[in-house]
Amino acid sequence: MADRPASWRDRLGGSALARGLGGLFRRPAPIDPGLLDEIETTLLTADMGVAATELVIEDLRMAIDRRAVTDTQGLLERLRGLLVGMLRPVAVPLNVDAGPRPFVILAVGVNGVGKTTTIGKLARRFADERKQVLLAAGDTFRAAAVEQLQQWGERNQVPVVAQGQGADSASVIFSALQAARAREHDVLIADTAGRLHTQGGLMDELAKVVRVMRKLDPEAPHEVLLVIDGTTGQNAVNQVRQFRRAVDVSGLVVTKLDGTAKGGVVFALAREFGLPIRYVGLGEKVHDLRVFDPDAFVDALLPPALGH
Ligand SMILES: Nc1nc2c(ncn2[C@@H]2O[C@H](COP(=O)(O)OP(=O)(O)O)[C@@H](O)[C@H]2O)c(=O)[nH]1
Ligand SMILES: [Mg+2]
Repeated sequence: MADRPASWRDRLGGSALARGLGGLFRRPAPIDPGLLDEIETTLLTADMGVAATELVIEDLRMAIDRRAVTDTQGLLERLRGLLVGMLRPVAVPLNVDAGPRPFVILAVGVNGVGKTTTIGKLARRFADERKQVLLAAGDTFRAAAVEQLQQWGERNQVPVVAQGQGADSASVIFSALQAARAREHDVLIADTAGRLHTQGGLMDELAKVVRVMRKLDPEAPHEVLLVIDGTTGQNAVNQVRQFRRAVDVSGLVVTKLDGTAKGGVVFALAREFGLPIRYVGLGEKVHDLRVFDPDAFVDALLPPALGH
């Protein structure tokens, strides 16, 4: 059996946000006039973005002015409520059981963000739920990408449809969808390339993948998962904008939140787009993809209740 999965705090405790906030809230104390500025700097440094940060700081400032909050313990509780409140609306899990069969998931995102890894982890998750899963090696741009997906498939006994490097991505995914329908699979997850010669080329290819799929199933894909690297910073917001121009992004996965990720990008994305955050990646291993849980996430970023 695999080791017990690490806790959210084990994985997120090293993030810039957790370390920054941990340093500011050490003990119960009256609120120092400089504390709000320091919180603001911490949130901005952790890539929360100006809009989301202002929302938080303004609320805290008002609470202090009204004397609704008078000490660091109260401020920490209020901060927790604000942060969870920003994330709750986007914590909408992906429910493939509610959709048609095969439920088609198209994974998109720029190179290196963790698409193939996320697909591998998802395949395992669905297989553990006794679903019949098929993977499509639609990143035909690099031979290594096909092999990487095949390895995930082998390790988890999930079949993979692949053609050679340089094959047409849309045609690989089309064949996979045909196979998934014929064999009555529950879920098809298609990988895609993240880098072509030009950004326009990438977006045209994704639009073509969707067009071709719809010849078989006019409703497909049933989920377009955009994978975002949690260490990307504010550029994550640009990536979402760009991909939304080409495909109908219906959910996000934010990866690499373990280690030194800044973490704040999750709030920036929630505030900017309101798109569901389906999963987060807390490490490279198979069980490190977690259904996004705002309470667990925020609790892992904030110091535990201050002792008296
Ligand atoms: N630490 C960490 N690494 C991750 C996570 N997800 C993916 N990776 C790593 O990121 C690298 C790129 O992943 P890959 O799936 O190949 O990205 P792709 O190019 O988008 O398909 C690999 O080394 C993965 O192991 C995560 O949640 N945490
Ligand atoms: Mg890949």
